[in-house]
Formats: sequence, structure tokens, C-alpha cells
Amino acid sequence: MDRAAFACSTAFFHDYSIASHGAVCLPQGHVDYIEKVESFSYSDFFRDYLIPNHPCVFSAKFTEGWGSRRNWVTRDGKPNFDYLLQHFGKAVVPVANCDVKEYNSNPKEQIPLKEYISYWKEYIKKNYHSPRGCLYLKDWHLCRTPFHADVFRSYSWSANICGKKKWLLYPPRQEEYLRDRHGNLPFDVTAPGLQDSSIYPRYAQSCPPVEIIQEAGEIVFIPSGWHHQVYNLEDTISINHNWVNGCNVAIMWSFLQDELAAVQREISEWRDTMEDWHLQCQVIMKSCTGINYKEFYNFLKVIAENRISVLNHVLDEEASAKNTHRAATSALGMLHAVFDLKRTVQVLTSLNANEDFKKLNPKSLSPPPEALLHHLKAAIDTALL
Ligand SMILES: O=C(O)CCC(=O)C(=O)O
Ligand SMILES: [Fe+2]
Repeated sequence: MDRAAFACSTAFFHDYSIASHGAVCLPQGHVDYIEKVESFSYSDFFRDYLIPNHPCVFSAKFTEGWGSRRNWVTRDGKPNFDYLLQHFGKAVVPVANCDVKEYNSNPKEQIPLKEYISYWKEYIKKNYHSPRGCLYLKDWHLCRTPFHADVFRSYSWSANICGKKKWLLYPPRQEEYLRDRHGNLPFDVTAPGLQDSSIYPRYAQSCPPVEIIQEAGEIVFIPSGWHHQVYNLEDTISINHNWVNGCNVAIMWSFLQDELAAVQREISEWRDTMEDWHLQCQVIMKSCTGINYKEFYNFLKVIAENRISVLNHVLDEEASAKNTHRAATSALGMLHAVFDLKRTVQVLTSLNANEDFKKLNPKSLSPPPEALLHHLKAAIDTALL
């Protein structure tokens, strides 16, 4: 991160309410396309997309050098089944059946990739039909994913190794218009049933989604909390990655508070009669969301310790001044580490003041939140000296 990006991000995050809900954003259907690798830096990405929480698409030039784009794909741009079989055939992979709906998801089974590839070849041969239905390999997505926002409201990028996808994206809070009268989100945002106002009372007020057609080699950036639905328009292999940093950690914290509130509403009738009601809410939250408040505290602690070690490394390098070039390179990383630490302090302060967190005996945590906060603030002060 360069100094200009650091300065503008610090100014942006001055207002905690923006940071915890994501910027209000109505891109009116437009998604930026980043063509050239040489003229686009991480600082540009940080300033123009991570902070404002806007989607964008990177051209195939960004993935030109990737081994997967050479090896997993045949000359005519199709999945290279022979290569995949030879290298990964024995791997056991999670496969979902897209034709069967189980709650708001698809049922999954574990099968060897070898078996999945025979299925896929047969599916193509039979003109995209199979008595087994449309099977979807979880990490090398096939077919369509139900409507969702990503785990913990993280950012994600998705690179098409081969094939073509259609994305439908809704900015944060647009999903509220898509809920049915019981508050549930639809499985498929394109289903004709959404037009029925007795079931989806607010659908008519929703804006149309931002639509992206992603070609082979291109990378789509999905910002925090943007709900989306994805279709494979061809045989497609993609690599996806999710992440959280200082820009969206407050959005994650706000999401976790909403999740806990939903659990508390569900079991509110036992609040006065169940002695460990607050603990039970944490157990249910963990099973629904994948994380509870104490684990979130540990998550923040691990990230903060990592950033402090980046700072210490940079300071050591500067002190010994052995290699000015290397010190200058890590100094770009240093601003990011300071930025992430500052955001972590903000979120930790809010967590520490949270009434539900206070009921979990936070003083027994190691280190206790007050001590961790003190340590982080001291590390930021030293770095900024
Ligand atoms: O490619 C897909 O099928 C889903 C990808 C996705 O949802 C994501 O990257 O966030
Ligand atoms: Fe996703």
C-alpha cells in the first residue's frame, strides 16, 4: 500500500458507521474492467475497490502466467480431463446435486474426482443430461450456485481457468427487497415466483442485479456482503478465494452481531428459564455461522499478532539498514499492517463493549481483551513514530 492510499483509507474509516455497514453504493449496473496489469497496482485496487466495496473484473492478462491456465485447459479452451485425472484423480471431492434443493442449499456427497470426471464426460456426451442430475463439484464449480453472500461477509475473487460464467450481483441491503414474507431469501433470484407479491411483498421495489459475463481467464472481484448467484454458461473450472482485511473486518463483526441477534430471537422464549441461555446462543451461532464470539476474538488476535510481526520485521530491517531496497519494499507492507491494526483496534473496542460478549467472561481469555488492545495501540504508536 502506498502513502496516498493509506491517507485516503484512514480518512474514510474515520466514520465507523460506514466501515461497519459497507459504503452505500449504487453502481447503476456498471462494473469497471481492469485491462492492463502494468498500470494497475495493489494500492489502486485498495483505493478504488476494497475501500468503496465495489466489484470489478480483471482481464485475462492477469492470469496469463498461471500454471492452471496452461495445464488444466486444452488447446480449444475446454477442461483438460486427462491432465486433471492424472494429477488429481484420486482426490475425494465434495459434489452437490443442483437439481435437488435441501433447505436453501443442495445436498452434497464425497466422491473421487476420477468418478466425477467420468460423470462430467458422460454428461457432455449426452448433451448436458444425466440420470444422476446436474452434479456440481464444490471447489471447481460446475453449474449454478444458489443465491448467497460469502462466508462471514468476506471479499472473494473468482478466476475462470476455462469456461464462461454469468454473475448476478446485488449491492448490500438490496437483498432485503428479495425476502419472502417470512424473511427468507430466495433460492433462485430469477424464479418467476418472485413476482408474486403475496409471497415476496417488496420484490417490486428491488433494483435489477448487476450482471457480469465472465470469460475464460478473467477474474471477478466480489465485494463484502454483495449477494450473488452464479451460472456456468459452459464447462467451467474456476479458482476462488475469500479473505478479510482491515477494510471489511467491521462488516464481518456487524454480520456476526446480526447472526447472534437472529439466534436470540429464535430461542427468546427460554431466556428467563434457561440458566446458560447466553452460552447456548453461542453454541447455536457457531453451528449456523461457523464461528462464535470467542473464536472471533481469537481470529482478531491472530491477525493482529501477524501484523505486529510485519511491523517488527520492518523496524528491525530499518534499524540494521542492511538493505535499503528491501526495507523500502516492506515499508509498503508496513502501512497496510498499520491500517489493519487500526481497524482491528476499532472492532476489538466494539467487541469488548458488547453486552453479549461481556456475558462470556472475556477476562478469562488469553490475553484478556484490555491487555490485547493496549498491546495493539502501543504497536501502532511505535510504528508511526
Ligand atoms: O463460481 C461459483 O459457482 C460461485 C462462486 C462464488 O460464489 C464466489 O466466488 O463468491
Ligand atoms: Fe460466493
